[in-house]
Amino acid sequence: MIRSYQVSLVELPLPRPMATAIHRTEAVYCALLQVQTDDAEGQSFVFSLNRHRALALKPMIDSLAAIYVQADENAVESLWQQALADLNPVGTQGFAISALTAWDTAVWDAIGCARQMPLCQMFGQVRDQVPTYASSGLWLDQSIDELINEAADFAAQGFRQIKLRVDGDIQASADRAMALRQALGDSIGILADANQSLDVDTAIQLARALERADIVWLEEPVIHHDLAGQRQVKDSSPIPIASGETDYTARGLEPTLAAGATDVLMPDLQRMGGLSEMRVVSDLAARYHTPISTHIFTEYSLSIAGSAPNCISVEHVDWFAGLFTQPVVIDQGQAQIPSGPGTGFRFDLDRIRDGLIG
Ligand code: SMN
Ligand code: MG
Repeated sequence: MIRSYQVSLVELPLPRPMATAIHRTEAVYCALLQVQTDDAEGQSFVFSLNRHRALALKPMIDSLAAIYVQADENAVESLWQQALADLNPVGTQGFAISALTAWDTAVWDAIGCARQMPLCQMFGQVRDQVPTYASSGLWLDQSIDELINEAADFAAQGFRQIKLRVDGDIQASADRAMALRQALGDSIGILADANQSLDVDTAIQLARALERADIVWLEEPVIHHDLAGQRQVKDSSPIPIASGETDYTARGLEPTLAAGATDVLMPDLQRMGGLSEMRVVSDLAARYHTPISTHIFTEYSLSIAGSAPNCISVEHVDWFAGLFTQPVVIDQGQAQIPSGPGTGFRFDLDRIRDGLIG
C-alpha cells in the first residue's frame, strides 16, 4: 500500500542558458516526488522552465494524494484512470497531467524497487542500449564557432548525433547546419529543431535548404496543432519530420498519427502522464507504423526505450543529471538501458539539498 509522500522543489542552473525559437531559460525548476509504500520508496520528478510555475506544480501533485495514498500501488494503471477522471473538471492537459506524471512514474519506480527489477525488464525488455543524441546545447544564440566547439565536445563525450536549433532565417539556419557538417564530417548525425516557429512555406523552404547538410530530421516545423500544414511539409520535405513533444496523453497524439503528419513521434513523459501512458503511446504509434523517439527525460525514458520495439532513439539532455547519484551512460552513440531496480536512477539527496527552493 502507498503510505506517504513528499514533494521537494529544486532549482538546477543550466551549464549554458537555453535559447530556442520559443524558449529562454538559465535554469530548470523541478518538483521531486518521493512515494513510500510498505516495501519501497518510489521517486520521480517533473519540471518547469519558470520558477513560479514550478512552485505551482506542488499543489497539483498534492491534489492527487487523495487518489494515491492508501491505494495499492500494484493497481497503478487503474489509479491512472481514476486520477484522469478526477482531473477532468480542470482539464486533462497542462499541469494536471504533469502531476499525474509525477505520481504514475514514482509508483512504477516503487513497484520495480520492491520487486528488485528494472522497469524495462518488467515492461518486456527488447534491447540493452538505444541510439541517443546530444540535445542540451547548439542553441540559437550561439555563434558558428561556439556551435563547432560544442559539437566537438559532444563527439568527445561519445555522441554520434546532435541537435541544432533552427528558425525562420533560412539562410542562417542552413549556413549553421552546413558549418557543422563541414567541421564534423559525415560520421555525425545532425538533427534540426524549429520549435513550431515556421509557417508552412518557410518550413518547406528550410527543409530543402537543410537537405545539403544531410539532416536526420526536421522537428516541429509548424505550430503543433496545424496537422494539415505539417502533413504538407512532410509530403514536400526531402528529410523526415519529427513532432509530438507538445501534445498531452496518447489521445492528444493520436490525431498527429492519424493525419500521417509525422515520420517520427516524440512523446514527452511529463505530457503523457507518466510511464503507464508512455507505454500506451508507444503501442499506439506502432499501430500506425510510426517509430517513436522520446523527448527529454532521458533517465526515465530509458525504461520505455528499452522495452518499446518501435523506439529508435532517446533525446539526451544533461539538465537533470544533478538530481541523481549516477549519470546516463553513453557509449559510442548509444545510451545504456539501466540495470538497477525501478527506473534505475536514484536521487542524490545530499546534492539536491543545495538546490532546494521549497
Ligand atoms: C525542448 C523543448 C522544451 C524543453 C526542452 C527541450 C526542445 C527539444 O524542443 O526537443 O529538445
Ligand atoms: Mg523539440
